[in-house]
Amino acid sequence: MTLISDLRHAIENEELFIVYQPIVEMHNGYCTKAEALIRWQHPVHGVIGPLEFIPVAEETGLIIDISNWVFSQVCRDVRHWRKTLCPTLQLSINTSPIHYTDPDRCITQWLDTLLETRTPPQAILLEITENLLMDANQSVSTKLFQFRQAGVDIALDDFGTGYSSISYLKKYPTDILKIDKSFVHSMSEVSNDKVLCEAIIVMAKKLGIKVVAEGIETEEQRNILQKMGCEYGQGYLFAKPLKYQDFDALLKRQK
Ligand code: G
Ligand code: G
Ligand code: MN
Ligand code: NA
Repeated sequence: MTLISDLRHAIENEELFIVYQPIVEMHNGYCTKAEALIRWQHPVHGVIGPLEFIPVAEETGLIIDISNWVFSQVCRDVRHWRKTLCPTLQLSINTSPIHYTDPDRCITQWLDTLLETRTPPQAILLEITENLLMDANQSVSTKLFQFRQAGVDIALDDFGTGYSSISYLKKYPTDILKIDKSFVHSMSEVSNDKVLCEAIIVMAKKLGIKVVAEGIETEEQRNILQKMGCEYGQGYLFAKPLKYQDFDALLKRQK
C-alpha cells in the first residue's frame, strides 16, 4: 500500500506537524496546558488526520520513529513557550500501548531526551488510554511508575468510554483524568450521564486527581461542569487545535 511507503518518508520530508489544542482553567479561561495532536501534510492527499495513519504506523512499527519525533518537537516547543510566554505551560502527548509493552522502546529514550534537552519533566503530560491498562502487565506498570518518578505527569485519556475501571485509578499513577467528549456531549440529554459525570469528578477530587472535560462545545456544558467542580476544559468552545503560530499568538494575547 502506498500510504505505508509514503508514511516511511513523512518524517524526513518534514510532512508531519503538530497542532496544539488549548486546555483552559474553567474558572478564568486561562490556557496553561495544551494537547499535542499530530497531522500529516501529504503532498498529494492534503492534510491526513491521526485516525487514518496512526493505526498503520502502529502495525508497521513506524510509530516508534513518529512518536520519538513528536516527543522531541513537543519538548522543544514547551521549552520555548515556558521561557517566552507561559512559565507554567504543560503540553500533553498521546501515547500508544506499544511504547509501554515493548521493552526499552521509547520510554527510556524519552527520559534521556528530557535530560539532554533540559526539558523540565513537569512540562510534559503523557496521555494513556484505558485499553493500555486493561491488559497491562508488569512492564507497563513499571514504565508508568518510572515516568512518574522522573516527574512526568500521567493522564488517563477517554475516561468514560471503554471499561472505565475505577481500580485503575488506585493501581496506576494518575495525575489527571480526561472525561471523554462522548460523555460530555450526552450530559445535557441523558440525566444519568450527568450524575455519573459528577460522581467521577467528586471521586477524582478526593483522590487528588485533576479533571479535564474534553469536547466542551457549549456554554451550557461548561457551566454544568464548572459547577460540578471540574478544573479544566478542552473543546471547540475555547479553541480548536491550533497551528504553532496560532497557539503562539494565543499565549501572547493572554500574557
Ligand atoms: O486530533 P484528532 O481528533 O484527529 O485525533 C484523533 C486521535 O488521534 C485522538 O484520539 C488522539 O489520541 C490520536 N492522536 C493524535 N495525535 C497523536 C500522536 O501524536 N500519537 C498518538 N499515538 N496518537 C495521536
Ligand atoms: O482521543 P483524544 O481525546 O486524544 O482526541 C481528542 C480529539 O477530539 C482531537 O482529535 C480533537 O480534534 C477532537 N476534539 C477536540 N475538541 C473537540 C470538540 O469540542 N468537539 C469534538 N467533536 N471533537 C473535539
Ligand atoms: Mn488525548
Ligand atoms: Na479523549
